[in-house]
Amino acid sequence: MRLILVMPTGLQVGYDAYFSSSPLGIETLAASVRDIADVTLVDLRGKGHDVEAHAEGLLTHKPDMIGISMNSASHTKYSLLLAAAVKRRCPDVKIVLGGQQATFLTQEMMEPGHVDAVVRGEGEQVFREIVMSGGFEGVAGVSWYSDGKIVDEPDRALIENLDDILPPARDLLPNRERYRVGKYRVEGIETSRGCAHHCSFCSVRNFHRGRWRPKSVQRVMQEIDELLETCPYPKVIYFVDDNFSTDVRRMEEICREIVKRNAHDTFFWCQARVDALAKNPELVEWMGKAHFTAVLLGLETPVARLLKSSGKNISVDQTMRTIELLHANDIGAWGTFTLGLPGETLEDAHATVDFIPTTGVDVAQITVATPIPGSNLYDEAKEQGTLLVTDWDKYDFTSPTMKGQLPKKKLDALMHRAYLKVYLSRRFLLSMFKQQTNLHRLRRTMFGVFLSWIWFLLKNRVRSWVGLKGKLSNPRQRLDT
Ligand code: B12
Ligand code: SF4
Repeated sequence: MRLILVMPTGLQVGYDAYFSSSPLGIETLAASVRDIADVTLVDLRGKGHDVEAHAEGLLTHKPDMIGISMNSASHTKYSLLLAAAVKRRCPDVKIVLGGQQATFLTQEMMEPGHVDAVVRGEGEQVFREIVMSGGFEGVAGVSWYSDGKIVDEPDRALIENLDDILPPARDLLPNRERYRVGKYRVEGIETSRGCAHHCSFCSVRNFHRGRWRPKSVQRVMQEIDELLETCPYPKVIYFVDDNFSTDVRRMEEICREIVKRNAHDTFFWCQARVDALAKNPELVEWMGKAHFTAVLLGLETPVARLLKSSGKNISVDQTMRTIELLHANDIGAWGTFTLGLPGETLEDAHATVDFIPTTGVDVAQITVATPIPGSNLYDEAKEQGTLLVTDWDKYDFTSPTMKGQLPKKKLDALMHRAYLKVYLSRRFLLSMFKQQTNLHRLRRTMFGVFLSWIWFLLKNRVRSWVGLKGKLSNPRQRLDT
């Protein structure tokens, strides 16, 4: 079977504007079927939005099946258009969707009739069965069309031992120059799946059915060693796990193993919770020794009422303590903050914006609470009739999508104020001239991103003054080139 796995494009939002990381989902799927199929990987991010040309391009490979990874709301519309463009040209090519967004919106994705099947949940075993049998009937975890009707096969059990998953087939996507932040190459590694917490705005818990499953430390190190060998460039290895700090002992073991490798020019990023790090200073010390340079922390808001009602359940003390620990170990704090949580008042929104520069974060990312499918926020908004927006191309994570959220103009003004305060602070400006510590390097890189963002806003403003229609492309395109 000739198979193409596609990482689609769409709206470029959020982190997408800061760095481009390899499409681990399709690389991992490819590994699970490459022995039984002729697999091609295509990453369309940053390659424009001409679906017709993209469909033509895919069809030159003469595929029997095309799998599209639909993990994100902002990739939804483009992916469906791509499926339709392929089907118009070649109705016999089977189109399969997978990923978070496809899993939680199976019906909606299939109804237009351009998609033959959706794989719900993690894909390795399900997809292998599909490729082996060449069809969908009886394959647990699939929804598919049979005689014009959608059939939902039963759910597939979760993979018990994640060490059974083969390492991602990175070699099938050889041109990796584009996966970078500043001068560093970025490679993702998944060391665990799921999260046991219950944040209302997150879909990860439901996707992995409330469970957290780790790979063994040996297995994680095998993937790291492979990258150290095959990628001789200055690089960032990004642990994509939603909550890398779920098992702090395991995390420390991984750090100790990394230290033994003595890998110069390799830096690590991960996503962790402040409640875990604040309690474990010795772990943060090991992270520093292992060259962790940025930790993504969901800090959301200082308003205790909202931290509780959103299920985040962290405290401002934990936030401040964690950032202090990270800095003491030359590790940057990448804080993500949320405006527009249900129940937020204007006063709360101001409190969040005023809080951001006081935390000392080295990267600030502010998003507007967005009801992504699979999250409790989405279910509640639908139930209570507060969902305002159903056009997935409007899910840019900086716009209001639910009743009760501030208008876009006000939200933008609040976000811009916070960004200016963080990136024009004395601390940031001094970092331009200071010595080469990891923190200063990270701040300099982020200052560069900040400048390209300002440039982007200015150009847009000038274009609208002179009456030019249409928005300019996102700064990400500039960073890529
Ligand atoms: C790494 C990551 C990123 C990276 C890179 C993403 C990338 N290269 O794919 C970066 C940092 C750039 C990023 C950015 C953002 N992300 Co992100 N990201 C993730 C994260 C943590 C891990 C993805 C990953 O690599 N997993 C490991 C691989 C192996 O798993 P996978 O991709 O899920 O693939 C498996 C299955 O989904 C399935 N599958 C996937 N595709 C396909 C296709 C087929 C054909 C089949 C059969 C199966 C299948 O099988 C695979 C193997 O089991 C996920 C959360 C998560 N746990 O998935 C969020 C997640 C995808 N991101 C999310 C969000 C919101 C964002 C941002 C908007 C954040 C922000 N505010 O800035 C931006 C914008 C992204 C955009 N434009 O799409 C949401 C999306 C929710 C939604 N429905 O929209 C998620 C689900 C997290 C969450 N719940 O909040 N992200
Ligand atoms: S936001 Fe983070 S801590 Fe909360 S449920 Fe999602 S992955 Fe877990």
